Amino acid sequence: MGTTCPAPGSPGMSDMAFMPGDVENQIFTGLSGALVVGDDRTLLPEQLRHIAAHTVVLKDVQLDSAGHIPQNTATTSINSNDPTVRLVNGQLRPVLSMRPNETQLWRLVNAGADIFYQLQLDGYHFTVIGEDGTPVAHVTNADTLLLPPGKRYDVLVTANANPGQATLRTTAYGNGPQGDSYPDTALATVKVAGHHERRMPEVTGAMPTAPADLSAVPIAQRRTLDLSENGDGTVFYINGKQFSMDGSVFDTPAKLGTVEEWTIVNHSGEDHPFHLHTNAFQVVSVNGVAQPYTHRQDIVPVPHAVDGVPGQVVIRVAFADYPGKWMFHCHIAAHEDHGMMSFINVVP
Ligand SMILES: [Cu+2]
Repeated sequence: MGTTCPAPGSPGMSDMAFMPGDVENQIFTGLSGALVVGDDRTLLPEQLRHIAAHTVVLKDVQLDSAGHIPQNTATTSINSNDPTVRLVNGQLRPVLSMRPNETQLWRLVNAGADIFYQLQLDGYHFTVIGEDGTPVAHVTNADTLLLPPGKRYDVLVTANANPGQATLRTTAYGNGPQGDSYPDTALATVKVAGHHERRMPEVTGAMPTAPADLSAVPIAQRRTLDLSENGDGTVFYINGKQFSMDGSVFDTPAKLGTVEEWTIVNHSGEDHPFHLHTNAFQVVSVNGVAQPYTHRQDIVPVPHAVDGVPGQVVIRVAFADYPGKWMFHCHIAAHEDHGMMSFINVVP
């Protein structure tokens, strides 16, 4: 269902020597993309089950003066604030074709190592039917979509009735005073031409198979995760510890079949996109503001501290499926590589 991208810090890493810079370097030099699991068009109303679907992989590369991707080593790192080339499915500003009134499914994924996308299709909106590979409980329309590294959205896009073209862009965005800022950049051109299609009905409400609301369920355990980093942003911590496969930041395991509430606190001056493997979670509040239940997700940007007040996201996690070690980490690969990762031990 939906798209997934190879997630850094998989349990298999326990067999490997941990080398700072590994995952960022591997993604940056090519080792990331999209896997489409199942087909969420089967969940759409009858008339929309055969619409065109496109997987849209967003990824950036930095090039040296010879036009090559630099081969980084464990002792060097990408500067994610350096100018970068934004590609769509490996192409520079490609053309995406649609017919007037045509509705398409776009499976969006940010497969980049470190940088954010804030997507906008000028003059259009995105109809979100899936987030992070999970069908939504409430279909929403969005003018912009924020995609931190690793983020996936499944969206419907309906072309205007008249021929023309529109720019798919990432708008200017910064992820905090200690983080990076990115300029407005055109990514692709959507060209609307050809014979008119019959307009499809709007999709609203809950997608079939959307997970249940966790707002009112009993909470078996509450935990706090403190995200922090050193002043020059080279060492990263969860609960004051750098990643080690030898021990979780938590003393107690989670029990399969229970729901826990986690408060993720960001003490640093940049946003950290928190990612949990295995099951999607529900965001309950952001900076103290309650969030109505519309969907589950497995990546959420935790806002940076402002004037010494930490940012905070509260999530609820249902430990439904698999016992074992579930990894979690910041999805900015440079941060995860330098310590911002751990795991929860889930026991039967
Ligand atoms: Cu981070």
